[in-house]
Amino acid sequence: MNKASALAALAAELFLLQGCDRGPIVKEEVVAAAVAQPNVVEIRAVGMTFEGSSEIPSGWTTFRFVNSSSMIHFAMIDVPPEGVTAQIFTDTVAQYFQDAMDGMNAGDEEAVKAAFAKFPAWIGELKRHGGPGFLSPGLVGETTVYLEPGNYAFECYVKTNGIFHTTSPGDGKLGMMLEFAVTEEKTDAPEPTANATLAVSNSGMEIVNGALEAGANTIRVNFVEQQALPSFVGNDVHIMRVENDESISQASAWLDWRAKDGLEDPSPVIFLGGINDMPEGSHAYFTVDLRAGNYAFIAEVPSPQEAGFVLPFTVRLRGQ
Ligand SMILES: [Cu+2]
Repeated sequence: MNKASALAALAAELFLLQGCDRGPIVKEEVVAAAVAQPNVVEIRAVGMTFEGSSEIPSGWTTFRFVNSSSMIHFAMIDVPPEGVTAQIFTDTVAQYFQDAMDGMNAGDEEAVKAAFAKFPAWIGELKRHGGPGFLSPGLVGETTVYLEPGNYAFECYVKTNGIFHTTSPGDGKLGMMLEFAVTEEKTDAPEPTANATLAVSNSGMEIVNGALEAGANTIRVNFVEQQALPSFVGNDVHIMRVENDESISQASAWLDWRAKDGLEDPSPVIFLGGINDMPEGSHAYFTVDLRAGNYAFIAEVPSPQEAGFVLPFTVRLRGQ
């Protein structure tokens, strides 16, 4: 129920209560039940840009990621070091990733080394805090994370024609990045409840509680371990459709950004969202609607199958 309809229901209920003898105590109970709603914040992918709020309250936050574009995107949440703006990130990190990519595509090892050598010292302090995973065009994904006050930015580094979406389209312009501030004001949105829990460690992922079912699923992901791999990626979780015997190997190859066709739009399989890297010891949630069929959890790490980061599963209609 959204806020407006929750308030309408509350008003209707209070109106009815006036005629009964249970008095104001019940009113307070109704108010408490109506207030504890998720704080849903919409973020849209339009073409190769993000649209969304620049300021949101702290606490449990459900990002509803609407992919209105014709491309696959994701919305990783970066936590940059103090003073590092999206423009600084674009000019001193995204640009050098693009230079490195161009060097890899040209087979020019020296250019790749030179690009990586230009990264600023603060890159080691850059943290990630989840955000919606890979989401195919036209789909909607929801991810819920706990946010402390501070400065954050969404980024998407899918590629189009070999150009990362984070790469600036021109001097002083941002690519697919959106800064937002999380304020001291705190929502009282509750922590979600999950019907399945996935544990992620450096050796892979496993379902430790519950099961995936047909219809709406809320999946809790426990980041038992996190790692910084040499390719600048870490542990995350995405859901893909498994249409045939090739799907998993095609997706595994596509998920390596260093490959020429890696992360290049369009993706070879349908992705239904997930959750990007979170700090070790933390947890987050994502929701996904599943119909009967074959799927896999998969991570954006090099050779995910060999590394234990592919977990296929089948969803059956209830009662089957
Ligand atoms: Cu993108």
